[in-house]
This record gives sequence, structure tokens and C-alpha cells, in this order.
Amino acid sequence: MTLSAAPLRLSTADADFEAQFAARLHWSAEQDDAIEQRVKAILADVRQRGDAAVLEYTARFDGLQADSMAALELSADELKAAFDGLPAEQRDALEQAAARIRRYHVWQKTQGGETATYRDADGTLLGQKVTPLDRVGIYVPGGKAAYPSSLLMNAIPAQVAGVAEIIMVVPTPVRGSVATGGDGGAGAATRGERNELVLAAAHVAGVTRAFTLGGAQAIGALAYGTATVPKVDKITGPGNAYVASAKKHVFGTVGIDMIAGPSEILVLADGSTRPDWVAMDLFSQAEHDELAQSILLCPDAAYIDAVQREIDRLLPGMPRAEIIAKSLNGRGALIHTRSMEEACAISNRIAPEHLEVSSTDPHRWEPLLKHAGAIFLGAYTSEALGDYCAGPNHVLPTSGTARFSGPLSVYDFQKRSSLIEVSQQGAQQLGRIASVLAHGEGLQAHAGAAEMRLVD
Ligand code: HSO
Ligand code: ZN
Repeated sequence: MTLSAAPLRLSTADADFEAQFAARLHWSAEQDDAIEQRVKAILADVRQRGDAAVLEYTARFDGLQADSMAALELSADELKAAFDGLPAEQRDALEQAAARIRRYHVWQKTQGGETATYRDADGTLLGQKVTPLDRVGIYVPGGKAAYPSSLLMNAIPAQVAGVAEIIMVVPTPVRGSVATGGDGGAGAATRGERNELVLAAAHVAGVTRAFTLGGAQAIGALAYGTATVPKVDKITGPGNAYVASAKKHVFGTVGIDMIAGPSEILVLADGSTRPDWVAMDLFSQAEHDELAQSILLCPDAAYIDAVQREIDRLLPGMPRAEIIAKSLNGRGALIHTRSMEEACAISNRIAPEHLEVSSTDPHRWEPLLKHAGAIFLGAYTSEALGDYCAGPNHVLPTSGTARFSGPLSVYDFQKRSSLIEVSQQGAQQLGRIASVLAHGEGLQAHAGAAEMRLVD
């Protein structure tokens, strides 16, 4: 069977454009009730029985047998050994990416991530004190969805924020035949499939502790704490449907980041970029997931034809051609617009996770763009560079949530406390205002506390 990929062709001039556009964009992360029920039961069990429950679920779901939780902990030496065992080229790439990501987030911290105060004329001091979270948990998916780059994107901002302890969990399932033996040490465990690049990235990022745990049981262990796994204050990182559901359930006991949907890219093209570059950028998100969405918006119909020709030419050479084809055929779109201005307006309606402005004059269009997780300006700024090493975070709002939220950041690992120091003089003016409002609310003690501080 020869694969072909033909994203839906639409034109804003078509009478049925709105209906077709809405149908193509439609996406709902439907809750699966069966998953919800199982996750609830696992969480309750982990909460009650701690390590014993976590060990049982890890054996049942991941096939990973351990005689103690200690056997599921990866030592700093093991993480370092994973790093040392990589080819020099991969070690360098990880370190350079980490350094750039760190530098960006250090800069980000200076942009509103530090304690600041001001004084009223009467000497009253007001401001906000910024403090890091004490301990966070980072979930790293296993198997083919394991991205070392995502570990860097979660752990580095936490570290830059000043989080003292970063606890990583990563499932290492045993596939096929049952593995045997253990490595002795703290305890014996079968050895699951480990992703060396992920472990190496954990070394580079400097995680504090790491456990070979996954699924809802790992989220439960982090949220409630067990004798071995420390209870964290916030859990970040992507995961499968069980993990997503578990994160929603533990929200409130701990903070969580976001529940990410499939990846998306929107390319806004004026027709000046090489069409093969744009075709490959569309592929780059499509290859993540059959449900990923790649969209091109362009006022030049001949250019859209050229991109389609490049899609046809390049697809057969892609190792993940099947996933790309399913994604482009099912959710992709090539949209002809009347103008770049109209393309910008449509992009704002979509609020994409990634937005490439593939134009000779990207700064002309950027002011028109309001809603996007990350904006990549100019033909050389492929999203792939941002995914790995440009510096800004690649954990971004999906499914239109860029309308009200932004990238994962240093700020997600900090919190703010208001600072208020009222001077004697300030207490006179504020006391009168507070007294009036307190009486209005019928709260006599509030009024009294304000009035007692009035000098006469
Ligand atoms: N594009 C993904 C991140 C990623 N890409 C990781 C490659 N590896 C979501 O922003
Ligand atoms: Zn990507």
C-alpha cells in the first residue's frame, strides 16, 4: 500500500468554509469513565497502603517485580553511568540544549520572578515575595513517548526557580519475556526497558531522586507520599490517559501543570519560504501522534500546491510516514486565505500551540498575533529548534488553551506571598476606609482592629 497524505484543502472564500473549518478543528478530550474508575481505585489504594500498593501495581501493569521500593530507585550513579555511556555527540547535544534552556529560564526569572516592593508616600510598604516550591514531581512517560527533551524542559525551570528537591518518575516496563535478576544493591528488581537518553537527561538536569515508576500509581505516590517516595507539592509532565486522569484527581492535594492534548503546528506563510521546509515542519508535529494537527494558512494558492507536492515527494522517505499520513489526512488542513491579515485573524481563532510565521517580514505580522503558545518568526525558525534547544519551554498550551494560558515556566515552580507593612501614618487613612467597609459588612471585630490603631 502506498501512503499518501492530503490535508483538507479549504479556502476562506468557500461558502461552507466556516462549517468545514469548525469540523476540522473540533477536538474533545473525552473522559473515559472506565479509566476514571480504575484510576480512582488505584489512587485510593496507594493513599491507604503506600509502598505495598505501588509495588503491586508496578508488578501488575509494568511487569516489574521488586522486593522493595528501594529497588525501584535509580541512584545518581546509575544516571551518571547512563550519561557516560552515550556517544560524545549525544552528550554534547544534551549539555548544550540544557545550557540554553537554563539560560533562557534564568533570564525569565528576572522578568517578574523575583521579590519586589514599593512604598506609599506615607511609608507603607507593599509588594510580593517570591518563593520556590519545596519539592516537585516530574512525570516522564515511558516507551516511544519518552522525550529526554521534555525532561529538560520540566526539570530545568524547576531548578532555576530554586526548587530544592526534584523527584522524577519514569516507567520502565518489562516487555515480552519476563526479565530476571536484579542488580543487588538496595534490593532486587527485574530490570525493565530503560531509556538511556532519559536517564542521561536526568543526570544533566540534576534531578534529586528518580524512581522507575509510572501510571496512576506513580502519581498517587508523589501526591500522597509513601514511606519511600516523598510527597511533593506539584506534579508536572505529560503522560497517557491514566496519568492525565490521575493528575486531575490529585489536583488540590498537589498542584499540577496542564493536561496536554496532541501536538499542533500552524504555519502562517506568505509564500516566500522553500515549500519543502514548510512541508517538513508540518510533518514534524504530525509525526508525534496520529491525532496531532498541522495547518498551513497562506494567501497564495500556487504556493499551497507547491507545499502539497513536497508533502507527496517527502512522505515516502519518512520512517513515521504512517503516523504522519494519518495525522495529516485526519486533522491536517491547507487553508487559502484572502490575505495575510485574514490568515492572522484565523490563527488567532485557532490559538495554536506552535505558530510559525514563515515570512520575509515576520515582524509585520507578529503584532497581529494574539493567541499562541510559542511564535516562531522567520523562515529559519523551525519549530524543531524550539522543541529541543532554542531555550524557551516546549511545554505549551494545546487545543486552543493558548487563549488563556502560556508555556510552562519558572513561574510555575514559584509562588507569591503578598507583603504588607503599614506605617503608623498609613494606618490612619487605611483604618478609616477599612472601618467603614467592615461596618458595612457587619464585621465588628474587623472594624475594631482598624479603629484601635487610629491615633485619636
Ligand atoms: N513538539 C513537542 C515537544 C517535542 N518535540 C519533544 C520533540 N520532542 C510538544 O511541544
Ligand atoms: Zn515536537
